[in-house]
Amino acid sequence: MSNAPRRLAVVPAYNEEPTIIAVLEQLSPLVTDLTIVDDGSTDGTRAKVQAWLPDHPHVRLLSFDRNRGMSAAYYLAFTDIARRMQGGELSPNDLVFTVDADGQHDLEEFEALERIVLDEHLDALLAERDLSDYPWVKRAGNRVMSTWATLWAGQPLRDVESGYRVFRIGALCDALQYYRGWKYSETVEVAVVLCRLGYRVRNDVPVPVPIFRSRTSYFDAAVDICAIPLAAGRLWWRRSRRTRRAPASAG
Ligand SMILES: Nc1nc2c(ncn2[C@@H]2O[C@H](COP(=O)(O)OP(=O)(O)OP(=O)(O)O)[C@@H](O)[C@H]2O)c(=O)[nH]1
Ligand SMILES: [Mg+2]
Repeated sequence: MSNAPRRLAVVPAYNEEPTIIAVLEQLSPLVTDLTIVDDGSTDGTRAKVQAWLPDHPHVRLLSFDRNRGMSAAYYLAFTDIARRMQGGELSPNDLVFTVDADGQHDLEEFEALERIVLDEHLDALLAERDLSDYPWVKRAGNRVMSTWATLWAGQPLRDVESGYRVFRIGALCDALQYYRGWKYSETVEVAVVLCRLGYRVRNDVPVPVPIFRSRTSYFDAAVDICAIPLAAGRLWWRRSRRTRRAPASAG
């Protein structure tokens, strides 16, 4: 029997009717377990996925009736994965990929990303998107955010907002104790938390971005800027509280 880690994927989707099925068609043969989170879409996203599901038994659809933001969608899928790991169905060594539903993540890169994770025994690989076709404001914002995150993470992060990622399930579930995310902040929070927990993280593997589209706002960026030190502070606080309690309970 092979000891190769299983490949899971999570796809958050909000109003992605034009692209969702093409993404799922390409992604589903690459993984053994695929979770789509429909985040209260108001277009035909959910209906399209529901119509596509019957021929794909390894795919599940989770959904919110009202839009709750990308971080809530990830939190729902990741807590389900954590529950399955704790129940022994999944191994901490298994891999979970995150892929956007809008076609911005080039799935031709999928196996190369996995190879790097396995060869280098990484706990997380956050692909560095080639943003050269993006407007300069977006690129500059991404640079500022990544520099800010680097300061708090204690190691270089080059595209901390990237949603094209591979995690070891064990590391991801450990990090999940220290953040939850709001709006888009899940991506920046998990990156900083994993680095501060001492996991092996790379964020410098370049991937092309086949299409440009942007729905994030200045407000979303401001949320992420605040979320980074809050995540680092929360981690520090919880861990120091645990260390303070440990000698008392041991005695
Ligand atoms: N915009 C948006 N996307 C969501 C939401 N919930 C889930 N998503 C999904 O999260 C993924 C990332 O969202 P995008 O808006 O493409 O964000 P991004 O690619 O990180 O950032 P941009 O380059 O600014 O678009 C997509 O698959 C969305 O469908 C939500 O409330 N709003
Ligand atoms: Mg996108």
